[in-house]
Amino acid sequence: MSETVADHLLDRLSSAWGVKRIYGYPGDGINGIMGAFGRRDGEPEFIQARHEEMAAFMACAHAKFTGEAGVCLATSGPGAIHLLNGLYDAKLDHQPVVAIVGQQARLGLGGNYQQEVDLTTLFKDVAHEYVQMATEAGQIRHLVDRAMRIALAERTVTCVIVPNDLQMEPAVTTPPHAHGTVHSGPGYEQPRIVPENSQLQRAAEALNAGSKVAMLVGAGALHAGEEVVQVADKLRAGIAKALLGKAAVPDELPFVTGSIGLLGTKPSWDLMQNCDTLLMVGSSFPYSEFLPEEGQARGVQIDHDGKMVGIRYPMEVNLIGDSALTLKALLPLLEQKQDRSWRESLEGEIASWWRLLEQRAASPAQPINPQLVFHELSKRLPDGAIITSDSGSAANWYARDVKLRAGMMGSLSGTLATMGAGVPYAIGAKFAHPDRPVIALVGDGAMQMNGLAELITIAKYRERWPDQRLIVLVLTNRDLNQVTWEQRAMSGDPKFEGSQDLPDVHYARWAELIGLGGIRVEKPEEIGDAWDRALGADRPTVLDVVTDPEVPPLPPHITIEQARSFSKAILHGDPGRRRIISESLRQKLPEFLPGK
Ligand SMILES: Cc1ncc(C[n+]2csc(CCOP(=O)(O)OP(=O)(O)O)c2C)c(N)n1
Ligand SMILES: [Mg+2]
Repeated sequence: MSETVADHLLDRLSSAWGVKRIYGYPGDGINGIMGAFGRRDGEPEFIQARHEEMAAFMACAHAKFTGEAGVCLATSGPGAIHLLNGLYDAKLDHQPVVAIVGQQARLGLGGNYQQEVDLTTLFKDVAHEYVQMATEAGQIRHLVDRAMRIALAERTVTCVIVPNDLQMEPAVTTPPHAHGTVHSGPGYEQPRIVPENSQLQRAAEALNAGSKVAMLVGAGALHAGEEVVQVADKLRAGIAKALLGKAAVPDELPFVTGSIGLLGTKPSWDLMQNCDTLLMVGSSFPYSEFLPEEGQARGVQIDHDGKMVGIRYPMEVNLIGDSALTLKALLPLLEQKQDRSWRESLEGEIASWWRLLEQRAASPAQPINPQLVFHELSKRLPDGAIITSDSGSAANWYARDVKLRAGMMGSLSGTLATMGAGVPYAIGAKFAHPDRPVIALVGDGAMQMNGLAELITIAKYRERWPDQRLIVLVLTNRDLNQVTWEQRAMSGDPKFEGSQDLPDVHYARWAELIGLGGIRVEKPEEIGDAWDRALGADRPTVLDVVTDPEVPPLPPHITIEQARSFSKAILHGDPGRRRIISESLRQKLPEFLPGK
């Protein structure tokens, strides 16, 4: 059989762009492409997810954990629609992901045909930088080249739609040398962007003048950890981290205040409340109440994307450039600060914060305090671990309690904050780094939403991973806990059991049923040993821990308004009220008090 459009499509992705695997799910809208996979020997490999949304999450995780573009594939109509949430996750977290989707045959289009959906319009928002439908074989080369290049250059989602009849037509690998044709080439080289010297000078002047410098680093600083620390040392600054930048600098450093925001720490809150200078690097952290008040601090921001500066705080100097290169260029212009008092006060506060977290983890709960689970994990994290978290209370404990060390990676759905990314992200991480341990931190709600199904994907592919350590921690609190607490604290409503209670499922037994390891923990004294067993297991393992839903994952500082709503919920007869009151008193009240 001579080469088809589908063969050419896969060949272009693989040979010209180095795509090693494509996450997807089949359907008759892409049978031509599936046939081409079947004819190929080697890359790109087709990885079968349980659901197209999961395939998009896996492609996003590939991008997050490798820096390369992730690619996902879905059939026309329902398959294409299923991709959307995962694609939005990638778009909002600025990850390069290319979606390839099928479409009905060209002759039927516009005929209200079965499974015919206006895909260009459907993807017009999520892939607005580039969404194109091929109608001619000779377009495939440039559609692939442009979709890949634009995804990488703009750090966004792009989409190529290929009607199913076109997939099986003979390939046109070189369009005719004639008017109206396009002759593209592959490749994208990341430019080295550094601000002008005069701009760096102005930034240095502001930073040198400060005596209480706060740094806030995000996903854009993940590759700039060393430079961030060098600058922090020169400025004797404290470093707070936005959630997607958690792995940028190790949590063990004494001047790292940890996460910031609703899921953050009190030292990060105080750092921002008391600083006189703010240096923000590679972050678009959204919650302005966690940043200094306008006028309190002089601000310098570094971001590689000119669209993203100056939107969270009115900065005095906005530097457009790569974070590592820009910090490196700034270093010689910065004066070594001599006064250690700001740093020392931060370090004292950070040390006592870690002690407080330890106490909180040790405080009794029914049956297990979720903080204890994360505390015990933190002590045991293997070198090179990759951590993924779902949206839910796990994200709080991941943000606050997990101490990442140098060389580790971690991510979650940061901006879309969608449920259900934890397990597929872990699968994407494992394919990208099969020799590294991967740990997913997931709620029981997310497991029921999609995690249980994706365990099947783990079971299907696990034998090809040389390091079998892939652990899925499930927080079995039988509650959609994060939202239960939001209902209490933000709207002043008691827990609505009709929407919040979850049926009980034995996740460990489910895992065993499909050939994975399963450990269920119901007593706090067993959790350390259970982590050891999961980390030493000869196969991917589900660690199902029964945790207490009445331990509050509330913000590090709580506003008076939230406290009022909270007490209103309690007065209104929240079903968990007696235990909440005692847990809150024990764990949280010391923090509510100013100056503590
Ligand atoms: C797709 C999606 N649906 C709903 C939400 C709102 N939401 C955020 S966290 C959460 C609860 C998660 O419950 P679970 O996975 O059990 O974790 P827990 O908070 O109980 O630990 C919900 C419903 C969301 N973020 N994403
Ligand atoms: Mg839950």
